Parts: sequence; structure tokens; C-alpha cells
Amino acid sequence: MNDAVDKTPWSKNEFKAQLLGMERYYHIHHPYHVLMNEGKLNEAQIRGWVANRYYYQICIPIKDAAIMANCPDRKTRALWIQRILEHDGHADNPGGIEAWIQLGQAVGLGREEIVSEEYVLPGVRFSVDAYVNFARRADWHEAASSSLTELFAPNIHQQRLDNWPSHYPWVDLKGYKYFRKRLSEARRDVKHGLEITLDWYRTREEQEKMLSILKFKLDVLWTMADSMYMAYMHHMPPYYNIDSNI
Ligand code: AHQ
Repeated sequence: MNDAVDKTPWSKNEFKAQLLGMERYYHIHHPYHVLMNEGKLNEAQIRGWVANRYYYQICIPIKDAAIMANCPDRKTRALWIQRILEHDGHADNPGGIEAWIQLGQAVGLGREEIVSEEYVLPGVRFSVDAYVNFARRADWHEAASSSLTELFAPNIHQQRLDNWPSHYPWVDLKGYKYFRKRLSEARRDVKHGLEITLDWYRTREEQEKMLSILKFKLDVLWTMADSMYMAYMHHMPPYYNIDSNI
């Protein structure tokens, strides 16, 4: 007996509720971030996270430029370009990547060791590159909607602003600029990303495909944290047992 599979498209509100339901996979629930939020990480584990996330930050504008290169719609590009300017900087605004380097310095890393990417783990690099390459080859609507993990980002930025100063008093307060900046930028980006998404996916099949695209991006974020957990919590970076001077 074949079960009648419901193929009725979700309404925009139902579709949005389905997207919000994916929060359960967000990396705020990853043990690395749970322990971070509980103040249980040591300085090396915080520094490792900041140094690795730097690679994600510098790839975001490249990802966004790939989306723009694939997008023929001027109105969309005129809005999407904001994301690149906010990360790379423009006019007298040094931008989010510069603010992330400031976070690195605030946790005790030197500018050179951050920008050299010498601490970036292979698993972090591969996860981020998978995201950039997806954005290069996917339909621009799909690439745009993959940024909607940021639906859940304001919460994780707020957590850091609320808890780091008491958990990690050794972090220079200048480092918090990035998290404050992203609180408002993420909300604005999500508004635009959601508009594109709720308009584009019409059939139930397309809507379910979008949920799998969002799950791919959630996997990118989760896998980055997995690589850091192996390296900095278990002290098992790649080849730790092969090459003693790792
Ligand atoms: O700092 C982050 C950022 O600039 C972005 C851009 C956006 C995208 O285009 O995929 N996603 C994102 C995220 C940022 N910070 C992450 C964090 O945990 O600090 C969250 C991440 C996201 O949710 O995708």
C-alpha cells in the first residue's frame, strides 16, 4: 500500500517554520561551542578557534562575490554587495575581517600568525572550501539561501558578548567589536536572504531541497567545530601520532 506522500507546497509561514526548525543542528549546540559558552575552554582552545574561524571569515566575501557573479538581477546585487563591503571594509570602515584580526590580537595571537593561516586545520579548510565551491557552482538563489544559518547567528553572537567577559577576563575588550557588529548585520542579511528563499522555492520538492541545502551549510559549520575539537580538546590534530613535532 503506497502511503500518499503529501506534496502540497508549504505556505511561506510553514516554510519559514521548517527553516527555523533546523536550529536544532546549529553549531551553537556543538560541544566545542557549549564548552566555550560555559567558560570551560582554555586560552589555547580559544586561540585555536579564533585562528581557524579567520579562514571562514576571509572566505565569506569570496563566497558572496561568487553569488553576485552568478546573479543577473541588479536589485539583488545592489543589496548583496553590502555583505562584501562589510567584511572587506570600505571608505573609512576597516570591515569585519579587520575586526576578526582584532579579536585574534585580543586573545593573544599576532597579526602575522592569524593572516598566515598557519593554524588553519585541514578539516576547517575543506569545510569552508566546500561552502565556497558550492556557492560558485549552484544556482544563485540556492547559494543565497545557504547563508540562512545566520537565522540562528544573533543568538550565538549575543552569547559570546554576554558570557566571554566573565568566563575569559583575559580577552581584551577591543576584541568584542566583531560580535557586536554581526548582531545587526546578520539580522539585515537574514531579512534579504529569507525574502529570496521564501519567494524562490515554490513546489514542495523545491522547498525540501532547500532544507537539504541548509543542512549542508549546517554540516559545514558543525564539521569545522569537529576538526577543532579533535585538535584542541583531544590533542589529536592530523598526524599527531605520526610526526612528533606537530
Ligand atoms: O561572522 C559570520 C558571518 O559573517 C557569516 C556570513 C553568513 C554566510 O554568508 O553564510 N554566515 C555567517 C556566520 C558568521 N558567524 C558564525 C558564528 O558562529 O560566529 C555564524 C555563521 C553562520 O551562521 O553562517
